[in-house]
Amino acid sequence: MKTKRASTPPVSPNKQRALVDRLAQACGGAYSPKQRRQYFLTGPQWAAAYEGHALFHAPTRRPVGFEEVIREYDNIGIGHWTTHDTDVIPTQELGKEGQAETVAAIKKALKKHGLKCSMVTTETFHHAVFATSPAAESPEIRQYAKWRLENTVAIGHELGARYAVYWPGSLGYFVQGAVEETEMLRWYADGLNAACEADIKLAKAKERKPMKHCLEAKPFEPQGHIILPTSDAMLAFISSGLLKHPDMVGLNPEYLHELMWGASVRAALARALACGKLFHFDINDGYPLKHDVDIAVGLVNPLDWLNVLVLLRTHGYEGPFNLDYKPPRTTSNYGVFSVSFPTAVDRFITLWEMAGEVSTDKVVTEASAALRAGAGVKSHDATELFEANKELMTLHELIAHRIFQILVGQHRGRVYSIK
Ligand code: GLT
Ligand code: MN
Ligand code: MN
Repeated sequence: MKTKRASTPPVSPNKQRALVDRLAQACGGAYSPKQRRQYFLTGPQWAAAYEGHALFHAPTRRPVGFEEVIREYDNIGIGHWTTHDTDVIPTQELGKEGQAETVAAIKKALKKHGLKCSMVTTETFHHAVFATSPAAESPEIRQYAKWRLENTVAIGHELGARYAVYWPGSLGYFVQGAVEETEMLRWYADGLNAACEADIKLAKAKERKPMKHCLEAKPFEPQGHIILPTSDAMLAFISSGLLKHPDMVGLNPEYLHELMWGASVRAALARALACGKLFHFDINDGYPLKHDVDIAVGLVNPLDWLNVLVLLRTHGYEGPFNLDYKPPRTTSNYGVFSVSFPTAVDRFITLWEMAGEVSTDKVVTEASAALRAGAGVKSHDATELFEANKELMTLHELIAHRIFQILVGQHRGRVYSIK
């Protein structure tokens, strides 16, 4: 049977914002800006300023500067701001007077709105100079890349940032032959070593703590092959002996970047935790074995996200949750701050709070404890051991069901189809 939809009259342009606001309001369940500020949520300049462009996409939004982003983050209740050097300073102005002026203006805006700059990162992937990566064969390009990293560290200290992130971008190749991988890795390490040394010096001079330097992997883009494609590859790189200060260097895994290669994101994070290297976390969503779609957190894999947050809560992760996603190009400039960011933040908080519920849930805790207690049978007979634990192991599935129930707010006795 076809259901008839009431026909809606056209919504004239001057009525559209009010409609979006009313429907957003009707969703209910929004947290207040004050509540949102209690979480270590960080908002990237580049996420809010993303204009909706891509290889096949013309921009759909106007450019947005840091003053506007910081002001809007304040209104929403996002207490921290993150940036690339060139998100706010044109490449040609780096290290010059323009940089000092911009940094001063950023400081002012942050102060005015009670935000903190938590992280800085260097754009070593977009400009043509990095066509052969920041660890290029050409020594002068590597020298320039080092200087860019050191300069970002200096900006970070100026703005009070505690973290520096490194996404190596074009560290890789489309065709084999010219690039010698071990050399490229060494050269890449040289850049990070320079950044750590600059950090140590500046921290001493400014009587601040050195920053946490966080490597971010992405498996497929923007090269045909990436030299450090996963967080695990980066863990190996950190302990390879190539870094002078491996203790200062850890990871900034991104949820989607691990999912992209087909990983269990939770297991990838667990490996980072086991190494004491989970410093920073980029939060978003998307699909396995696809490109970097950077969808907002929880819109694709809420159950997986809930499980990820259970792990992080259980391990007392206290680092930042960086909202590294791209508001879709169907969302307007107005929608970015009235819908996209607030709803992303609220889904995260809801999932984080649910993760707390999971860890204290009676069914989950009793079932987990029972699994760990075993059957109490001492034997070296495999069949006997299996038989003794057989019924207990059913709890694996029951725990998964219980977590689903928590996610959807139990079934609440729903009977939609069968009356
Ligand atoms: C780029 C990348 C992101 C990284 C940013 C940090 S740059 O947008 O796709 O995942 O976190 O450099
Ligand atoms: Mn990222
Ligand atoms: Mn991404």
